[in-house]
Amino acid sequence: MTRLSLAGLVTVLLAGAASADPVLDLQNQGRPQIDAAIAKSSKCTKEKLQAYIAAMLCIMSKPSKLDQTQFPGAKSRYDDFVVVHMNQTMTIHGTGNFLSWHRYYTWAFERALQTECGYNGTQPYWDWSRWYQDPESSPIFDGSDTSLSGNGEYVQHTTTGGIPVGNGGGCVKTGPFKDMVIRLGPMAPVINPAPPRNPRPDGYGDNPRCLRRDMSNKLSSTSLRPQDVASLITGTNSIGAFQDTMQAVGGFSWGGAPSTMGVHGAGHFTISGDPGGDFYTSPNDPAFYVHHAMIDRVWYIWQSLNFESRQQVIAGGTSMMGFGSPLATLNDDVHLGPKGLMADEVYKIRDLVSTVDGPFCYVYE
Ligand SMILES: *[C@@H]1O[C@H](CO)[C@@H](O)[C@H](O)[C@H]1NC(C)=O
Ligand SMILES: *[C@@H]1O[C@H](CO)[C@@H](O)[C@H](O)[C@H]1NC(C)=O
Ligand SMILES: [Cu+2]
Repeated sequence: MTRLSLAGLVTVLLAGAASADPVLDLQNQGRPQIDAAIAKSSKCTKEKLQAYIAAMLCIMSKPSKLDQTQFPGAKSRYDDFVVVHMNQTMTIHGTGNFLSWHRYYTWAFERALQTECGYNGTQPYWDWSRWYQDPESSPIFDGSDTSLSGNGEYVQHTTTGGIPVGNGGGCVKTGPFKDMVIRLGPMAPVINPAPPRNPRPDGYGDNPRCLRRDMSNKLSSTSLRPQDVASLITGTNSIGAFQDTMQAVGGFSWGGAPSTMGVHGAGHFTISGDPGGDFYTSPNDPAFYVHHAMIDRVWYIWQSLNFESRQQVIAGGTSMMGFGSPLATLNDDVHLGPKGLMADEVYKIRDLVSTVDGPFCYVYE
């Protein structure tokens, strides 16, 4: 299985690999012409995104499998995933399992689209650097029916924590997710006027409101340029340096220079708003999964450049930012909530570090 670029590229396994296969060589030889034709037409991109969007809307229409007394704000299967992320927020960010947990989670979501909604495609990724100058005009966020909806309406607003003030701040009124109802959280909102408080302190109460975004190029133009992504991949040699640079662990400062935020935060806060800017509930914005697929792709590329030594390696702690927490190990369990909810097993981190081993079998194109 391959994962799709949002340029809508066709499937070519291991294109460009040195091979003793003359047919594959010929296929690769013709590939640039195919790519050029795709670049001129949005047909492939639109068709593939349409199927993905339909599957997202489908999973948002399926009833939750969670206990409604404990999680009354979880009304749909889509919400179930948000709950799983909220529940583990403090132990999956800035930690040794950050990359593997989010790989497993994004994969489980892709599987749910396939098994519960008949989706035949794969999880697309948002190639940040392709539209770093103006993400709002990218085909993914331009507000058309074949996008993941656009920016929120402009309303006068402020932000907290030094997150840049973007061009929106209000409800999203365009594209497929304009009528989406957000119910869980907020837990850590970054926008004022703030979303209404959740009726429960754990954020699992039902708190219906619109999807708000506050997009701009303020972070993407300084932190998601091609050279930023490339230097993350080529400039870090250990898994610790790679994951910390990506998340700006240690260097992260709320209110610090945008360039110190790392690609993970820069992608999230390029969307921002509510729930996109709330790091407990961010999966409630449909942009979450294309962002995290790109995070996963960057890790995959980094791993593939030194395949043997970059698979079974780990660094970091077991609790948020790692301060004083026990170190993570490859034998640590990784789970996605109660057994059966996501039809999942409990894996060890060591089972989840390769995209072509353990439960996974996918490559990026
Ligand atoms: C996570 O969910 C479990 C039930 O599955 C619950 O007991 C626990 O309190 C939740 N923790 C948080 C931080 O939400
Ligand atoms: C998936 O593919 C099958 C067989 O080609 C087709 O019948 C079905 O409609 C497709 N499902 C979706 C959601 O596109
Ligand atoms: Cu996360």
